[in-house]
Amino acid sequence: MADQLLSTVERRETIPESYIRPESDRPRLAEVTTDNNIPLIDLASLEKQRVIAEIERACRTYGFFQVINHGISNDLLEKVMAVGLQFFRLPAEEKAKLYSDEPSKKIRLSTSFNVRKETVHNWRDYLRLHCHPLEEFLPEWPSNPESFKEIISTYCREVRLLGLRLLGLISLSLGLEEDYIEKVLGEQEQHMAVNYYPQCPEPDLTYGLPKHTDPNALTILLQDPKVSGLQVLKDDNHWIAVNPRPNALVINLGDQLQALSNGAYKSVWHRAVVNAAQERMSVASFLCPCNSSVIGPAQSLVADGDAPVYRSYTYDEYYKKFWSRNLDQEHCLELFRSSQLH
Ligand SMILES: O=C(O)CCC(=O)C(=O)O
Repeated sequence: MADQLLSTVERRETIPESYIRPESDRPRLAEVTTDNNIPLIDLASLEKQRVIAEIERACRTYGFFQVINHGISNDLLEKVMAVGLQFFRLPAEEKAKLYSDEPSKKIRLSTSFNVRKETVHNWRDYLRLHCHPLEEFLPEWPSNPESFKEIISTYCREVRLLGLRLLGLISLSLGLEEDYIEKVLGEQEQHMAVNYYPQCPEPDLTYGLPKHTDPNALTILLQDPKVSGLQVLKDDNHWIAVNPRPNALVINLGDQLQALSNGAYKSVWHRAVVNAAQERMSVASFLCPCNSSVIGPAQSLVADGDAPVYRSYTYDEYYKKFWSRNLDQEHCLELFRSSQLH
């Protein structure tokens, strides 16, 4: 029900019981550190080989990186953030028109993650939009604020081009043909989550989004330039904060690139935390394989005589499995290991 939206209620002094995580599953914010070595890749560099080498290192060690000079203007990034915020500030009656907690709905305003299934809620509202092909979905998108469709559709087009370019560079960084990944993924869908995390009176007790990996191929995240909240799990089981950098976009690999690279590249655990002082926004764009595409490790990345780490499957099969589970369960890809019985 739309009255569950956090963005429509008055500020509170405490969070409701249903948002409180058990003691063993809290963000422990004091233990989070900032890593100043998070890879920052300048896509305008004229040295393509260097960019590819930097992408390779980032994908192997971090599973994510930030890009600058990515071709999307700062002016557009600012407009996307501004119109997103205007949307969440619309009157409750206006937002109620778009509210749904049905995960399969292609255009919906919702809250938390999957309110029908989850036992503890997350301190987040989000607008979920399917974005490709644009002509098919645009008529259903919000027409209030008035400039929403124009700004967000321009951003979607540009982000898609960036995503496809990155997939080409990632292919090359794995020693594959530049169009290898794009060919495997087929006519990719594109989804967007405009995330709104209201100011939270007890940020130590809850999450904006709990730890998860992305089930898709590639995610491009536009972060609030002033408020941090994204955190990534490093190999040593330590959370690091990915603080926003002006005009940068965060790129993280989804489960499908981990599978395709035979486990060489990582789809990292990440989460969003909230804070007591300020609201925060982020806009995640997901490039998703076409449902019928068959995904599995690239032949040339499986050493002679070895079995591939993952079996082949269709994205449809993967996506259904992903949504049938809780967000922060074991890595969904573990269920697709070659050795797993199914
Ligand atoms: O808000 C963030 O920084 C992370 C968002 C995210 O992980 C998601 O939308 O899947």
